[in-house]
Amino acid sequence: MITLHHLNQSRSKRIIWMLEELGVEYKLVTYQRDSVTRRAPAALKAINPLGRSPVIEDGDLVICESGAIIDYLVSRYGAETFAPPANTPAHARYVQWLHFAEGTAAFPLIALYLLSADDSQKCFLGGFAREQMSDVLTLANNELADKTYLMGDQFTGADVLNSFVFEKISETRGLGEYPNLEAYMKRISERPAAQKAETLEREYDAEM
Ligand SMILES: N[C@@H](CCC(=O)N[C@@H](CS)C(=O)NCC(=O)O)C(=O)O
Repeated sequence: MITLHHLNQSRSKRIIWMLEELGVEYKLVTYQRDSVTRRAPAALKAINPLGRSPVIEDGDLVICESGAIIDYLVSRYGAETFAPPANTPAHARYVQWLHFAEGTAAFPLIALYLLSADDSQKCFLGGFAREQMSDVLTLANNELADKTYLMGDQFTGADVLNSFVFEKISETRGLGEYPNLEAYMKRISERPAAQKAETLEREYDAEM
């Protein structure tokens, strides 16, 4: 059985979502952020030396990094359903979206979050991060102008992985400027597996 080491209010909710989409058996080991430092408890270091979530165990295999986890889960348990066929141009585009989530989209989000925690919006990094965030959202919004999902008609692991950044922006300032993205987020968050992930996230979040 797969074990997911889940930290409240983190990237890990997407992994619950993916596991639910795949219909595989899993169990959660849950952790709570420190309410002041927002850091994960030291106990997470037993499974990931960096002390970060998400982490999965599948038998003897331990995998960190949400992109690698989604890639692994889809390849191992749902490649026909949640990814385009291997060795096709569509698959290459799918991999591009997988990397986009953490490689490009997450950086400005995290920078803006840290700046807001520091109360220091007026600085070079603030302007830089806001511009990059806007580029990311515009790109996704344009991409979704004539598509149901990032890969077209097929819902894939890339939709689950990219939801983290879009969801956080939706929660903090809304996606009204990006109507295609807003409609897309509504569409994918209504999926039963997404709803289940939301329910479990709340259930295991002591701050809720
Ligand atoms: N690139 C990693 C980032 C992992 C990460 O930074 N996770 C955060 C939660 S979103 C965390 O565990 N933070 C706790 C800490 O740093 O103490 C991934 O995609 O999994």
